[in-house]
Amino acid sequence: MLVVYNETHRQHQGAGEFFRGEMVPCYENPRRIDSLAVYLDSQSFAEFTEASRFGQEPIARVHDASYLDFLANAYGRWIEVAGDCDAIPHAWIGRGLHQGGIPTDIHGQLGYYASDAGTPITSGTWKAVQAASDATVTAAQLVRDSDRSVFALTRPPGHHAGKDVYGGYCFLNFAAIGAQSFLDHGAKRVAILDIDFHHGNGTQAIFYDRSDVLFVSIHGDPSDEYPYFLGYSDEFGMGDGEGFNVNLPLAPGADWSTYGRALTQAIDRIADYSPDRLVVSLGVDTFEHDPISRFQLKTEDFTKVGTCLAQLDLPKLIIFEGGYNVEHLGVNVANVLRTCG
Ligand code: Q9C
Ligand code: ZN
Repeated sequence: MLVVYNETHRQHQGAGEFFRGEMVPCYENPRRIDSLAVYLDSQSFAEFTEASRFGQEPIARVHDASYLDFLANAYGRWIEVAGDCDAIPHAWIGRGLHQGGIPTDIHGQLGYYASDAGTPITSGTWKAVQAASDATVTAAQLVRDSDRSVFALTRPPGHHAGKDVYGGYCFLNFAAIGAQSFLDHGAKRVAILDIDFHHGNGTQAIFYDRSDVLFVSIHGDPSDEYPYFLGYSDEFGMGDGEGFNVNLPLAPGADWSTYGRALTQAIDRIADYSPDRLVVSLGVDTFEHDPISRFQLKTEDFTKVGTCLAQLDLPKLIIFEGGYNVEHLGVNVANVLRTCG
């Protein structure tokens, strides 16, 4: 399998995230990719290649121009008022307490565009997410040209980012950028299968009213898991998109017997849609020893995940999302990639 790697991920390196009442070291850090890249490099099935540059155009197909402008300048504006440290908001929009305007102050804008306090903007965040977008679009192009599956080995992750909102460690939605890039190059129907432990709220929201992208997600029940406010089983899509959004929330503690059934359901729905292209948001925070998640998949279960994915007989654009047990990331991801076709 081709693996698109970019070194620039390293420029996004947050000091800490706000969790349980205090700042803790960021779970989402460069060691994740370092560990994963070393492991994949040792596997003969993985063939590394570099990203090409595509610039802002494919990003702007998914995200609002004013949001991109904010992201590009946020850190520079933050350090003028806060000094040289990561930017984190301290105030948010309360329900019913907002008429739609965007404040001019950087603190107000952070609160306007952010959905949580766990996603610091650092000096290199904008560079890193642009490079991750380039890796994604390169991978999509390679899928088209080679008719083989390609893995975008990128961070930070993307599936919690909406068209004008960041959070959940995510700033740009790479699954959405990849899917839109397929559509812009002739695909009529794209399916996105999201198997990160957390619901892909950003991806769902971006495509919620569209029938040209089917979004299917298996995740921890949002009634007691991040992202809390989206990911319920009665979210079916709206307007033209009605029937093209499928959420399969599972209770904490789900192991392969439960998870495998949901995956079969997800794959049947995707096969039924008969997509031209398939994007996989691959998070391995479903692992039993993930530090922030509560499913119970074992390392050997990831081989079963890959084997199930192989039933969808299409080359896959696979995007790396979550997974925070740095030591076991490599083997878990490799077990999916080796078997998924
Ligand atoms: N600090 C992804 O897996 N915070 N995002 C949970 C632990 C948010 C996870 C609390 C977790 C977001 C892409
Ligand atoms: Zn996750």
